[in-house]
Amino acid sequence: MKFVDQVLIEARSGDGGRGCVSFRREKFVEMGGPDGGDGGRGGDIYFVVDPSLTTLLDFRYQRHHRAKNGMPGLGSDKHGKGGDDLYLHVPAGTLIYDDETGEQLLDLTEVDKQVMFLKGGIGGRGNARFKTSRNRAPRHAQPGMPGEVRQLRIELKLLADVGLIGLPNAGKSTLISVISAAKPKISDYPFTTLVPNLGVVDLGDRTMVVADIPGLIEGASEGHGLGTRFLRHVERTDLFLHLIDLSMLQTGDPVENFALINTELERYDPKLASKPQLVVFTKIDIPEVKEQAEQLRPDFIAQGHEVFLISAVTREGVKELVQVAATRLEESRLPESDSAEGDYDPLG
Ligand SMILES: Nc1nc2c(ncn2[C@@H]2O[C@H](COP(=O)(O)OP(=O)(O)OP(=O)(O)O)[C@@H](O)[C@H]2O)c(=O)[nH]1
Ligand SMILES: [Mg+2]
Repeated sequence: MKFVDQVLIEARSGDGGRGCVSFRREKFVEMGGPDGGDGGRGGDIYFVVDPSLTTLLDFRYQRHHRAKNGMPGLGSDKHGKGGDDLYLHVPAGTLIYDDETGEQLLDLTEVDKQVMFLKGGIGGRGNARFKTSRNRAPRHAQPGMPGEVRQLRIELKLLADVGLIGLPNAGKSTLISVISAAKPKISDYPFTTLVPNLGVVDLGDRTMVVADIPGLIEGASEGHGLGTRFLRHVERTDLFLHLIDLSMLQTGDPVENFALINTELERYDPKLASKPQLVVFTKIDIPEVKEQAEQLRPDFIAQGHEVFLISAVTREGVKELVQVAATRLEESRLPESDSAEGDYDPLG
């Protein structure tokens, strides 16, 4: 599946139809009163958050989006038909920016939400409306009002609770495949994952959405590997699972690797580096890996981290990791630990 998370589009609401100039024609009456109807209203543009979408791909193929114009008014006091509204379907997590000013206009997170975005132009009034005692035969009508046009930048930042981060091959996609129904591509070469995958973890009484993103490497913030552009999809998570692979697939010192991933997060956005992380050593079904993980565990704990050892193959430690992640997530959302404490408005 193709994944597109940024597009430029033009949105235009419909123009109002023009009002009509017309006079009643009756037998034996040379000219009757004015009977020109009003023009119809132009169609509006709406954004709809569609739960079946996970990409902005459709917008790649069509950039101009226009609601229908209102029809002109007609004689015999017939009003023009209103133009059809246009509904633009977007995935949850879509942000709409004015491309000219950069201003954020909408943040669409709520599924099935429908937002009126551009109002269609109103229809012009027909000459029947201008009849007065002093002017019984008005010969003018109004044109319709034009619709609105906006150049927009549409960006998708996936909505997930937990983000999986780590070097390529750390086992991120394998983990999401065992804790959710997601079926991402898994392979023993780096950069198997090219686009983010979302998985919904069933916790019994609730669910937790996990995002698997492409692996990060040193210099990712300067564009190395797949770069850091996919980090936008974990910007809105409240917890990271930082996966560390100690098997033969991984090169370099694990402590340094851990630090370098965090440096890349910091370079992308300091807010990401300060998100809570759980340290997860993967692939402990391999005996040497488990041994090394147990040796390294105290160092990470000493640095204040919570450490987990898991195997996606045997599922050892996986359930416990999921449960603790769910608990930490809940704790991070308790009002006391609200990072915006200073902005708390008792009346708000
Ligand atoms: N033995 C063992 N191998 C594992 C485990 N988890 C993952 N692997 C293997 O490690 C390799 C990399 O796994 P992936 O899940 O694709 O790694 P990733 O972190 O998603 O990698 P990128 O998408 O490239 O960033 C694959 O060959 C997996 O089969 C595990 O628990 N035990
Ligand atoms: Mg992967």
